[in-house]
Amino acid sequence: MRSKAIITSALPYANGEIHLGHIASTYLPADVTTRFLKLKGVEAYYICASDDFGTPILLQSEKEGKTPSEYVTHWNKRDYDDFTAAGIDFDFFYKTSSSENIQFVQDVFKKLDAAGHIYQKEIIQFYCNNDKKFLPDRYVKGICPYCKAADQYSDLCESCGRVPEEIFDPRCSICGVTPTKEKTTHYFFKLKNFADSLSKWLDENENLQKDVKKYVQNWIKTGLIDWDITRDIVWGVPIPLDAAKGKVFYGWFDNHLAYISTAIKFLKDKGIDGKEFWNSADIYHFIGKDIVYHHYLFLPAMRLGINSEYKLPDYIPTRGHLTLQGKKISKSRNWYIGLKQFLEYYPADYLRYYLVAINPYSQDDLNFDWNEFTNRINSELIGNVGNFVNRALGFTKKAFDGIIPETETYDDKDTEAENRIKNLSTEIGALMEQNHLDRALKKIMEFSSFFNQYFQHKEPWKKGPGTATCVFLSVNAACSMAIAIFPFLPESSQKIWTQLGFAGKVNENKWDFISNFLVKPGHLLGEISPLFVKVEEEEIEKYKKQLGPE
Ligand code: B3M
Ligand code: ZN
Repeated sequence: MRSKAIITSALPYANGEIHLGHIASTYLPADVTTRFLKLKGVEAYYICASDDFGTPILLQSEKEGKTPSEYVTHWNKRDYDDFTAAGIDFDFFYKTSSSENIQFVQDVFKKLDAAGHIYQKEIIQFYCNNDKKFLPDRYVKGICPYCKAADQYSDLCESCGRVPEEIFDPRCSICGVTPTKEKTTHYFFKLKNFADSLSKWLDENENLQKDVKKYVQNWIKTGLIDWDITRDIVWGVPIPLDAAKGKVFYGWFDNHLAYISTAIKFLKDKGIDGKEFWNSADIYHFIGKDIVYHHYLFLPAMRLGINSEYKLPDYIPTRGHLTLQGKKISKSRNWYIGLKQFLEYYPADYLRYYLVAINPYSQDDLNFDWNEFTNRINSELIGNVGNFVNRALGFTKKAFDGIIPETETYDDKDTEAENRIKNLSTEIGALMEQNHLDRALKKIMEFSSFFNQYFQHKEPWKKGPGTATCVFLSVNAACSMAIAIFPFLPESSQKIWTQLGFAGKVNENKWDFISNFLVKPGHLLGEISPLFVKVEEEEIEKYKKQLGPE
C-alpha cells in the first residue's frame, strides 16, 4: 500500500438516473475503499465525472429538444446529488466535456499520432440524405441479423445482446428514411501494436484479478482489432487535425482519459503536481464486468502508447452485475429501482449494508431481493449491531449514569473479549486491503455477535463481580465498531460515535484506533437512542408492486 491513492469508478453516462445496479458494482465498493484508505492515513482521493459524449446522448438530447450541453448539465447535477444522498463521497465529480479533458484528450491523441499509433482508413458508413448526416451506432435501427428482432440499434441488439455485423433493413433512427452508404475517413488506434506489452503488464501485475486476467490474455491470443476512434457527429472532443474537420473522437477514446485529466485538475486546484502525484500513487479503477475490454486493453494500451507518462492502474476491481428479484435490470421495462427513489424509502446505510454484504470480490452476478433485504436488515444490522450498541450504552447510562467505571480483574471470557478488540483492526484491515469488503463486513458482524453473547453471558444487570469490566469492554467494543463500520455505514458510525459522548467526526480517527480502547474509565457517554428502525414487511410488498410487470 502506497501512501497516496487515486480511486475512480466507471464514469456514469450523463443520460439518465443512477439505479441500484450502478451503485452495487462500482460506486459503493469504491467509496468504501476510499473511506478505508483515508482512515489508514493514505492521502486518497475519489475522483469521478459524468460521461458526457457519445451518440446516445446526442440522440436523446435532440429528442428532448435540448442542446447536448444543457442535457448533460442536467444529468451531471442530478447524478451527483443522488450519489451524495447515498453517502458516495467523491472528492471531485467533474465531467468529460470539461475544457481540461478536451485539451488533455487532444494532447494524448497528438502524442499517439507522433509515436505512430494512429492511422487513417477510408470506411463505408450509413448516411442520411434527409438529415444530411452520417449515422453511427444508434443513429441506425433495423432488424438484427441474428435473432431477427425488429427495431434494434446497429451497434447492439438488445434482444439477443449481440453486436450485428450489418443490420438488416437499416433506417435512420431520426426520420425513418433508408440511409445510403457513403465513404468517410476514420482514424484508428493501433491496438495490435500493444499485444506483447499488454500481455506482459497483465502477467506482472499481481493485484489484478486472476480470472479476469485469464480471459483478457485469451483475447490477446486470439488477436486484437485496431480501434476506430472516430465519429462523424457534432458532439464529442474534436479531432485536432485540419483534415479531420467535423469529426470527433469516439466516446471510449476520451472518457477514461478523464480519470487522469479530472484528477490533475483537482490536484492542481489544491496546489499539488498532478503528474507526480499520479505516478507515486496507487491507482484504482473500479468497474463492472461489462467494460473489462475497455479497461484491461484499451485504457492501458493508450497509456503505454504515450510512454506511460501516467502510470497504468494497480487495481481494476471488477464486479458482476446486479439483478433485481432474480431478473436482469431493464430501464425500458421499468425493471429497476432508482437510487433516489430507494432513498426515499430507506436510509442510505441500509442499502450500503445490504449491497456490500451480498457483493463478493468477483465477477459473479448478485441479486437484490426485497425479502432478503428485509431479513438481513432486521436480523443482522438491527438485531445484531443495533441491539448490541443500544444494550451496552443503554445499560451504562442506566446503571452507571453513563460514566465508564474502573475495571476489575479479568476472567477468561473478559480476556477473550479484550483480545477480540485488540485484533479487530488488523483482521478487518487485511481483508479490506485485499478488496474483500463483504468478508470484512462479515467479520464486524461476527465481532458484534460475540459481544452480544458476552454481554448476555456476563449478566451485568445482576450487578455481580465483573460488572464494571463487562461494561468497560462492551462500551469499548461499541467504540471499535463505530470506527470499523465507518467505511460501510458512515451515518450510523457517526451516530454511535456521538452517543459514545465524543465530539467531532468519527473519521478524524485512525484505523488502528479500532483496537486502542479509546473509552477510558471516567468518560461520560452522550444521549442514547436506537440506531435503526425496523423494515416492515407490508412496506416491502408495496415497493415490490412498483416494479414493472413480471
Ligand atoms: N460511461 C458507462 C458504462 O459503460 C461508461 C463507463 C465509462 S468509464 C471510463 O458502464
Ligand atoms: Zn434521417
